[in-house]
Amino acid sequence: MITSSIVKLLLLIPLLFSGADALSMDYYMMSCPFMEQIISNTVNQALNRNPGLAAGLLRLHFHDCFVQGCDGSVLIDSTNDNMAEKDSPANLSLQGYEVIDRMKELIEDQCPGVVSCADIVALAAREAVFWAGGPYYDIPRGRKDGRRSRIEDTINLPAPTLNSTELINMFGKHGFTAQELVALSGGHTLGVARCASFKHRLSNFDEANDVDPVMDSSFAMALSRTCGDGDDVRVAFDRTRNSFDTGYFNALQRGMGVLSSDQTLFSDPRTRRVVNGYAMNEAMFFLDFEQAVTKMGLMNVKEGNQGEVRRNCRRVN
Ligand code: HEM
Ligand SMILES: *[C@@H]1O[C@H](CO)[C@@H](O)[C@H](O)[C@H]1NC(C)=O
Ligand SMILES: CC(=O)N[C@H]1CO[C@H](CO)[C@@H](O)[C@@H]1O
Repeated sequence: MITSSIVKLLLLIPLLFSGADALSMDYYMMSCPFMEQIISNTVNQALNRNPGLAAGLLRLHFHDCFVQGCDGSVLIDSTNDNMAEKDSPANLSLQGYEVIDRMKELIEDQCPGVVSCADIVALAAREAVFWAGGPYYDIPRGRKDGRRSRIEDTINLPAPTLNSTELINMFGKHGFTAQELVALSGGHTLGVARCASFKHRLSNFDEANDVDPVMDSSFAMALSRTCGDGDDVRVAFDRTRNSFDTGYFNALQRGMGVLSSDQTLFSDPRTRRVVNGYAMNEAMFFLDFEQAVTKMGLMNVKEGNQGEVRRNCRRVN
């Protein structure tokens, strides 16, 4: 009798200690029931005014999760004695910070010190994808905010010059399959890239070629003309930059991928069949994206006292 109670008690201990802080769908149900409504209203308002911010909000989530885990570290401002992630060249052109600040303020008014910035970023990305016509998916909440944001950690972000092997390896180290790499890259169905990110494909490409031979030649000519105006000129990843659709995969099939890291997914037979599948079947892309982005949202999540709930997303408490 006694031993069996002790055994039961021992079995319960890990549950007791992890239970309270673990991520869950209804994490804020009692403590901040309107947070989800505030996030969806604020995102919708912001995107109705500026549709291009949908891309910004999704990219913020990606950059947050790939550096130090999904812990809001991408939001922290630099200080006199710390250069933060957002000041890395890899971060250039990140946008959507003001929308996050706005949601945080509204949520703090209702339930101070309860909802983490990391959860706001993850849920804002979810709303942005849906606003743009993509899938709606439910994600666990309860991420805590990190206290570290250092420029040197952005080395963990993939460069647009990586080839398929390098991308598969890098995403593989984070636990993603090649198929998930393609699904996540589908995030580039939204938004734009600056010429600085792909101009290396347009001149003196290698010893044998002036432009990247896998790029459609009239597309290459059009891009060269566009980029004549400078590194900061922006080019859409596909024909429908504000719609979450299969346009990105169709572009890859036509040799009209903008980044080298995009087009390489079509060049490599290991990922080409996935690209072709998604180009043909939107429902399949949506389903795989949902699963992959949910998984991304759980990367190195901090729970309990591994983190905090920042009062201002731009600085640690
Ligand atoms: C596979 C490796 C990836 C590489 C090499 C990469 C690289 C880039 C680069 C270079 C840009 C353009 C930045 C600029 O020139 O200003 C960009 C934009 C963007 N990326 Fe990625 N990215 C990758 C994966 C992802 C993932 C997984 C997501 C989200 C699921 C994502 C979402 C975005 C979005 C939405 C934009 C457009 C941002 C805007 O218009 O404001 N990317 N990415
Ligand atoms: C990708 O790059 C690596 C190292 O940078 C190189 O060794 C490899 O041959 C390249 N792979 C492909 C498929 O081009
Ligand atoms: C190097 C660099 O220009 N970094 C930028 C990163 O993003 C922030 C926020 O948009 C910019 O202020 C930085 O200048």
